[in-house]
Amino acid sequence: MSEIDIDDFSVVIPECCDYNNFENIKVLEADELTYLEFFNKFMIKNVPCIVRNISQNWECAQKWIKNGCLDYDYFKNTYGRLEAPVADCSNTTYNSHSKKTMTVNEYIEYLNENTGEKLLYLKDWHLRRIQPDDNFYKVPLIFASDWLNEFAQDHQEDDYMFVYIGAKDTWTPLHVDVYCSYSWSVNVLGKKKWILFPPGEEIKLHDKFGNLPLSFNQEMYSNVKYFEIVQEAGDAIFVPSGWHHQVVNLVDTISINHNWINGCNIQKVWEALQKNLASVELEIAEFKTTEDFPVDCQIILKSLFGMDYTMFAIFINYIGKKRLNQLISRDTPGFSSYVLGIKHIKFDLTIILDIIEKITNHPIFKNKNIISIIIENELLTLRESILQLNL
Ligand SMILES: O=C(O)CCC(=O)C(=O)O
Ligand SMILES: [Fe+2]
Repeated sequence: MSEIDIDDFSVVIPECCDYNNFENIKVLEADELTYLEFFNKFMIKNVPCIVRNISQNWECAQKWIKNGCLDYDYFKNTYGRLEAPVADCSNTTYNSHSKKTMTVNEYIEYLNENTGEKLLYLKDWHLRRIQPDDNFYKVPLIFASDWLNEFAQDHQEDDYMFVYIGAKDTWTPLHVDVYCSYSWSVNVLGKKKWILFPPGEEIKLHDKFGNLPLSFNQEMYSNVKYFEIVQEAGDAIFVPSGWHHQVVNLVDTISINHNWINGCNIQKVWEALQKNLASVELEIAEFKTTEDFPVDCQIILKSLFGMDYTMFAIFINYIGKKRLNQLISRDTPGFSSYVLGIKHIKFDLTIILDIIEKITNHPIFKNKNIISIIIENELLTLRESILQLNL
C-alpha cells in the first residue's frame, strides 16, 4: 500500500488566489511528478496542469482498446447489458443538454455506425460503483487525498467517479464543478479540447440575468482571460476549484473522471456554500420575515447546490473523526487503499479545526432547526479532541 505525505503539516492555504500572474498551463510527466510537488504547486495554488502518461498501467488502457480504437466487441460483451446516462448534445432543454438512458449495447452500436447526424455523449456513468470488483483503473497517487469519494464509499452513497464516452464533436457546456470541487480527468482513448477560465472571469460572460452561455464563443467577448489546451490519450488534466470550463471531444474519446475535495480546497467549498445560500436568500427575499425562511433556504440550497449546511457539517465531522483514528491506528486505509502519512493526517486535522471554527461561529449554527444538537455536540467534541493534540 503506498503512503502519501507532505513535508509541512502547518502549510497555509491562501484564502484567495491571484491568477493575474498565471500565464500558461504546465505540462508534466507522470513519473517525474511527486505528490509533494503536485500538492504545493497545483492543489494549494489552485492552478490547472496536464500530466502526461498517467494511465500506462491501467487495465482499461489495454482491454478496452484494439488497434488504437475502442474494442466494440469487448465492450459489448463485458458491459453491453448495463445502462448509462446519455446526453444529446444537439438538443438543449433548460440551458443543458437533454438526457436519456441507453444500454451500453445501444450506445456502442450508435458509435460504431455513427454518421455524424446525432451527437450522443455517454457521461456521468458510475461504472466503478456498478461493478466494484472490476479494477479497470487505479486512482493516480497525486489524486489520492479525496475526502468526497472516501465519504461516499464509506457510506455506500452516490460517488463522484465517472466514465465518459463521447463521439467526435460531442461536448460539455460551460460549467463549474459540483460543490466547487476539483476534478481530474484522464483520457483512456482520444483527445479533448478544454477551455478553462480562472475564477472570477466567468462574471464577464454573464448575461443581464446573470446566466452563463452554454458555450463560450471568443469572438463575442474581449478582455476575458482563458486557457485552451488539448488533452491527449494517456493525459490527466487537473481542473482546480471554481475554474469554469467547457470541453469538446475532438475525436471519439473515452475518459475517466473524478470530482474531489480535500484539505486544499475545502475552504473554497465552504465559501461556495455561503455564496450559494446568499443568492438563495436574495431569490426568495420576499419571504424573509416568515418563520420558516432559514429552513426553506436550506432546502432550496440542497436542491440547487447539492449540499446544505447540515450535510457539510456531517461530512467534516466524519472525515475529522476518521483522521483522529488514523493517527492512532495507522493502517486504516484512506481512499482507494492509499495510506496517509502522519504529516498529511495532521494537515487534514489542522484544516478541519479551522473549518469547525468557521461553521460553529456561523449564525446558522445557532439555529437548532437547521443544525441539530447532536451534530453540534459532535463537532464541538471533535474540536476539543483536535485542540488537545496541540498540533
Ligand atoms: O469531459 C467532459 O466532457 C467534461 C468533464 C468535466 O467537466 C470535468 O472533468 O470536470
Ligand atoms: Fe467539469
